[in-house]
Amino acid sequence: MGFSEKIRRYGAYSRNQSDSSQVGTLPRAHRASIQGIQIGNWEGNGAESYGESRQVMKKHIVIALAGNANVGKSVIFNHLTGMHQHIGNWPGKTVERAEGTLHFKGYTIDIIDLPGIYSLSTFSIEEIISREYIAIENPDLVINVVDASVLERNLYFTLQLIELETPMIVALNQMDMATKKGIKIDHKRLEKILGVPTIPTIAPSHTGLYELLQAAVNIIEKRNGTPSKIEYGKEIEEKIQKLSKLVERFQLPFPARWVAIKLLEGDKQVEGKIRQLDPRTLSVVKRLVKEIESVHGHSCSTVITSERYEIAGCIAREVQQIVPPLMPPIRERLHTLTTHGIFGYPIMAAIILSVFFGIFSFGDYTSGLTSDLLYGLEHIFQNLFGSGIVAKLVWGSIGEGLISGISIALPYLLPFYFVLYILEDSGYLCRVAFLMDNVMHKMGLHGKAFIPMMLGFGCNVPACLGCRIMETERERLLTIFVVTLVPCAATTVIILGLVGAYMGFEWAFLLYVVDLIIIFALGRAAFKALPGEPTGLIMEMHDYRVPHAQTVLKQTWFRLKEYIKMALPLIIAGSFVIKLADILNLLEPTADVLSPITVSWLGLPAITGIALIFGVLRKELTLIMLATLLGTSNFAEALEPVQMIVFTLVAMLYIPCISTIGALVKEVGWKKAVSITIFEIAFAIVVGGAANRLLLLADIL
Ligand SMILES: Nc1nc2c(ncn2[C@@H]2O[C@H](COP(=O)(O)OP(=O)(O)OP(=O)(O)O)[C@@H](O)[C@H]2O)c(=O)[nH]1
Ligand SMILES: [Mg+2]
Repeated sequence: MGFSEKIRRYGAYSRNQSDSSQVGTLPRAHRASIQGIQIGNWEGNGAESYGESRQVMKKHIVIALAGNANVGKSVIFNHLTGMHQHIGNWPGKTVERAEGTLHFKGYTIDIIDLPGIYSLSTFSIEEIISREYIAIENPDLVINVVDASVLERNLYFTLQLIELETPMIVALNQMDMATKKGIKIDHKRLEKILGVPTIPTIAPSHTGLYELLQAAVNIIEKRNGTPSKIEYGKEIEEKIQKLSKLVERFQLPFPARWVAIKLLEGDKQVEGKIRQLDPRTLSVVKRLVKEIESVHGHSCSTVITSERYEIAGCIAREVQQIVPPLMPPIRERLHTLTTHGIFGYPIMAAIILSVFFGIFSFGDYTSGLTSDLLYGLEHIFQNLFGSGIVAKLVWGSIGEGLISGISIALPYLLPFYFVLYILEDSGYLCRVAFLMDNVMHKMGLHGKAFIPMMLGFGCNVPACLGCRIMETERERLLTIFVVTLVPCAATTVIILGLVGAYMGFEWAFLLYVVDLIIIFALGRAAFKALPGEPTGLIMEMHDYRVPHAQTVLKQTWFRLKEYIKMALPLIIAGSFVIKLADILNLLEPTADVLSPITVSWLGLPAITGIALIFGVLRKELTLIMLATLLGTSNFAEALEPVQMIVFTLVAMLYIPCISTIGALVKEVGWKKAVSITIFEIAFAIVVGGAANRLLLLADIL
């Protein structure tokens, strides 16, 4: 939805309406989402009488939680709204939108957990979403969650919210962390300076959350939530005021002062809006910007940013008192060690390897166990339904589809997500991103992209979903593309089970190296093909901490649920098609159709074509089916060494498996998913054919 459309659509919903008629004037998007949600109950400690709450029961408030990443918004959100939130996507975006509802003191309060951001510019999708939500959809109130242990950096964002003149409250969260660091904050003083109610909180222990809701209700009832005006230095302030007067007449849905500041900062979206209304204003802006730049010798947006930081610093210095602990805390020493230019890398390698080893061993063991257990049911199924065509089809699609789905999901994904979120919540993952930043920049990405790539070694599905952490659409697409080429655990089964077992570990290792080179080369080529610059690594590196069990378990469950909802139906549908083809005896003719590629170009036996088709379901099925089709699990009897290498190379690169395709569709849409898939098939065939000829020519095997 475009900028102006949104204004028109939501324009009728004005701020500070809290009477009972408001439910009717909620934007449609809100009403629809509220209906489907289970409602948490937070009636306080029963301070109000039943009659009182009934009288005001219809009142409806919309509150947005906004703030930097990792400050505790979701912990607050989860606690307030319970486990029954509604998690969807922002319209047209791959950023999660979490909403929930609670009752408090007779109010129905709808809470939106906005994505973590550092400014209200338009550099990332998250920023655009949050800014449009706050400025255009006008929640009744914004709760700005602030990390009290890094107050200055967080206040930079608070100042921008204040500029938007949104009714707001500051939740001064992580007070326990601040105290541990020896930081004392005078929150009353902060409240006075900002002109905004400021409530100290410790989200995991629910401290201060009741007071937070009480303050929200107070604001709505007294409508006293308008923050102080934060003034810039004289030079800038004069220009802001001049411009504010000029833009006042346009009756924009934003405060004139905010529009003036954004114009001076060179905000493209606001500029576009003003250009439509009166292009002459922009020439005034240009002149004022030039004046500022000639005085300061820096770009106007840099000058405004640094003034804002200066103000944030002044406020922080005024309200906080620092009593440094005598010994640097253990987490600081851990931070220094794990981000060290030399020691950081072996530590990272050791951690990643042990994580992989742990997950792989666990997955391997439990995958075998679950699939043995579930395949045991086939016997019972046959006894009940016989082995006619329909029964075969039902078992082959639903039964086997479910079995392969479950024996991937539970053994690999579950520990994967669990460990991932432990690493993330403890703070280690962002340190890995920091260490890998240089390498990733060569592919036009930054260090964060390494995180989904790492996941890709286990399973490409969570890796694709993990690409959501990238800031821009372009980076998401690039990372997703690279991630689908990473050899997953199932590909590892082929590499080790065929090349490793029959030709030696060194050949298997070589294939890995070749794959990494290919990933790097294709990543770079895609980077060149997709216009745009990589964004810098702007990432919060919060302090190390003991992971919060509830957060980790909840996130693991949400991701797992997503996989079950998305991938299982696809796996079942895919199994159905292949089983049907098998029953209708279409597999062999298909192998014949494929033989110009498999036999003539790749130099493989024709039967491998069928095995490769099965690999679309799960990559290791390629090997399993090959054994079935060849009638032996001694591959040396049927394949030459060159054929083993070519077959494995093709299986590694040829297509993302069906679950990954499902994840791709979900993340980048049908068109791009199909393009990536077709490209990878073609690429694998080219590489496989070339490898066949080269290896035969070199005659080393
Ligand atoms: N010690 C302490 N930890 C906290 C507090 N609030 C949140 N945390 C921890 O901070 C981490 C991040 O919390 P989240 O609620 O996920 O942060 P968020 O603001 O939603 O982060 P994004 O979704 O990335 O924007 C979790 O491990 C929480 O357990 C607090 O008051 N004290
Ligand atoms: Mg969150």
